[in-house]
Amino acid sequence: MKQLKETAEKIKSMEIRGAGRIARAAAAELRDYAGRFPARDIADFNKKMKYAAELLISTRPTAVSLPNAVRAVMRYVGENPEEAKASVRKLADEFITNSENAVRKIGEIGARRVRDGDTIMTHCNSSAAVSIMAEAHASGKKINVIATESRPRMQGHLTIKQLDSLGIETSLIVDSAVRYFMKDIDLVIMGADAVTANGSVINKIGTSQVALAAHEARKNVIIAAETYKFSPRTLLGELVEIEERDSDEVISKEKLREFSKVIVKNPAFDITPREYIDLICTEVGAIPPEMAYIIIKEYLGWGLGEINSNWKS
Ligand code: RUB
Repeated sequence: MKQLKETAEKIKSMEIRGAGRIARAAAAELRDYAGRFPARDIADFNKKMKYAAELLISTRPTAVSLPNAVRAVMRYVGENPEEAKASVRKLADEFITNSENAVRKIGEIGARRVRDGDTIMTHCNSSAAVSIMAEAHASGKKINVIATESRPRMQGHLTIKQLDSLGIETSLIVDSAVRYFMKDIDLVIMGADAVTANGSVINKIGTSQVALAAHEARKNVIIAAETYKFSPRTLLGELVEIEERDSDEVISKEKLREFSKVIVKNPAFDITPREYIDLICTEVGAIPPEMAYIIIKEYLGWGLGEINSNWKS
């Protein structure tokens, strides 16, 4: 239980962050947790697994990869705890391997859209987006990247570190300079925490501003997103919840106390309408955002008919 709670806390505090990493960490934790606790019988096992699943899902509300990963592992079967444990282990390992392969495959598919000499703008820190840039660079294309800081948590610093270690020339800019630099770039590549059934993309706050500026300047916007970031529940009309994080990420509590009429608003993500997205690059292909439903149906197995019968926390 201690380790389960520690993993949940690491995801909540963003020590483990990024939609793909969160998903893999949750799958690994369910596997390890199942292996650790003694279960009297299968009913006891199921009860404990359900508790763990719900705890992990509650840590961050926006990344759909998290409930999708948990759902993938919670499909385990077994007549007794031993069988169920083996099934959990298999499903979790499968999810993690597929997820790692998906990021690699997105790199290969997405890199075909990058031309030699391109300048690319990116926002926040997305493993899938970085995978495209890394593959383009590795295949011999000379690219240049403009990376935003991504306030308030400065994930842009992670991006420049990764790109620098790959030998990619990168400029770091403040978020408010996005439109200023838009004229200098050829395309935008960003990640996703969730993709809705109608092809909208939820990603780090500021993503929609970058996409809007790109649209105005007629620059292509590519979103790098594994299939498990697509949200089946948006088919039911559910909205993806936007995480509101603590005010102290923006201003210290002490400083804030100096004001009587000031509150801090700190949404961690925003929604980019599909009109501002040219392509969503998944591990099964590069699709226009209008095709999001096909991914949900074909690759997550959630058609309109069966959607209500699936496991939900
Ligand atoms: C991270 C973020 C990333 C997506 C995709 O937000 O918005 O663009 O999660 O990342 P946070 P990846 O830092 O708040 O988790 O491609 O690595 O899954």
